[in-house]
Amino acid sequence: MKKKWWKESVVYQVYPRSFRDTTGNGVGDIWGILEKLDYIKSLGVDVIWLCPVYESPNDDNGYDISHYRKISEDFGGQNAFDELLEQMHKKGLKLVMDLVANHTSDEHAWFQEAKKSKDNPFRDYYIWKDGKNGGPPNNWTSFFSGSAWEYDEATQQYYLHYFTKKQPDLNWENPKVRREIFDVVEYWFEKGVDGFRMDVISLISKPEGLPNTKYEKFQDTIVHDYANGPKIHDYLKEMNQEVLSKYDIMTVGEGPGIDLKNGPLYVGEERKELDMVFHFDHMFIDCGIGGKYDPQPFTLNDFKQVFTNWDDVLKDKGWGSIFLGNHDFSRMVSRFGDDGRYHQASAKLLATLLLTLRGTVYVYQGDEIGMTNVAFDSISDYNDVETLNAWKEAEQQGEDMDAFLSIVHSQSRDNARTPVQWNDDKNAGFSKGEPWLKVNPNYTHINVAKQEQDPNSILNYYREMIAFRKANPALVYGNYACLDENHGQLYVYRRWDADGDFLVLHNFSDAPQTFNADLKENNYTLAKSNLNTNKLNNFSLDPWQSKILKIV
Ligand code: TEU
Repeated sequence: MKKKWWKESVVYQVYPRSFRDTTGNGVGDIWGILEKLDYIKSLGVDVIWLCPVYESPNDDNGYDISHYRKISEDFGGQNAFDELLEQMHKKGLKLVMDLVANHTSDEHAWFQEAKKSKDNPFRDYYIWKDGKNGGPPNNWTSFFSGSAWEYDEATQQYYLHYFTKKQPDLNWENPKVRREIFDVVEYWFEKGVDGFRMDVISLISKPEGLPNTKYEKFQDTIVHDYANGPKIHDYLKEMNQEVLSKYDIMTVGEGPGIDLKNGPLYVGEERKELDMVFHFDHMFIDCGIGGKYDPQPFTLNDFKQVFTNWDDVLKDKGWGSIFLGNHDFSRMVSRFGDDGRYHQASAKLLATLLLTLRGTVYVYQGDEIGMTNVAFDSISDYNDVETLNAWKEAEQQGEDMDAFLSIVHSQSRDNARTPVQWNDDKNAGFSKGEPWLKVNPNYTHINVAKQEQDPNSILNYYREMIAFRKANPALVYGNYACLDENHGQLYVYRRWDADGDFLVLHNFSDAPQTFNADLKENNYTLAKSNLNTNKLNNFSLDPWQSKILKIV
């Protein structure tokens, strides 16, 4: 496996709107990131992935870009950005930006032109079709509920939008569109940014003829109809040749619909497309027929299988990315851990898991202090367009809205978007004004300031685990083998290469567990655990305990 800086990096994801507001307008800003740069650096991370900070009407919080080369004034504008990049580089941190190129905002100049007339030179930048039988061109639905088509009265055609109607999809078939995007990428590389996370890059090539989908489950429609279109790899190769290959940068493609079969095609090292992808096999693990808002139970074995399968398909071929949460899903400790009695232990267990798997590790802001889901009493406290659209749809369908509110509590993207809890001052020290989204009331006991004082905090455990991974390259590059595929409570695996040999054990349950292994116990020493332990048997674990055993 070739060594690369980005394989060894730990990436910290910043959702700027919720990170730190220095102006008092209730919205986080780049000056706030600058203020907290030493904090981020103190975690031991190498890279910041910054969610979109470009000019945007914010129908989808910046994922609807109206100007690819302008930094939004809400976030501090170009000056703040230049200062951020400079300070980060001085401190030895790299900056990865978000490239949202499947769609633009409808307020982008290209779309403003495109909708003027059918023969406008920009018309073909987007995907326009005539209606069928008085309705939209096909039966596709948007990721955010309702039809994926919007009718334009003036020109009497529909345009495609996989996300909100204010996010029209770009037409990548048009070479001019590709050139525009490659130029944008080059523009930011010339400014010195160190890479891109590419939003829904798996969706840019649309299927031939845009046929109706025959799938009932939305996640199936994504894999078979929306993602991995016929030209996806041509486009990525072209982008690689035209721009990516000319810089020492990293790329991570975000990919709903990327699965075990097609994943290696995106990241195969010989193929020269992307460095890594985010697949969603574990993030969509609870999606039922109705998708994210139809959550279904899943088992630990299902969860383990995802990591094992992905390691298997990528080994010797390409590189993976390891993450358990981001700004689109509920908080990882609430979802995969226990945000009640075992909050601290389970948050640390998940940190141990993240930092001992093979792949580049991504930590989402706030997870390093174990921030949890929130449960607002009223839908009016929610902001996320996906949540609000799902709510409207459920109302129209006559669902029991009290029951639906509890689904919102567990599934809403706003769980991950409540402001970062810095201290126990008003608004958790996030803002002196009214935050754009309410803070989670548990900030009085879950906050950075408190955890800084406590050597046993989740925060300090993240620092230790990041340092531990860096000191042990076998945890980055080493082989992986799952040792207990069928154990319902334990996840145990071995990571090894010439640099070291580790056995990593996690107890995902409220009861003590013992791993029955045919391995000579006295070969191991306990190198790390998330809990103080005085058990003599290395293979016994307390509830939500993780242990890293080193073979000596
Ligand atoms: O997300 C793409 C994506 O797959 C999500 O829509 C995901 O399916 C959903 O949020 C799960 O509930 C990216 C961005 O990360 C997201 O914030 C944007 O809203 C979306 O693209 C559109 O740009």
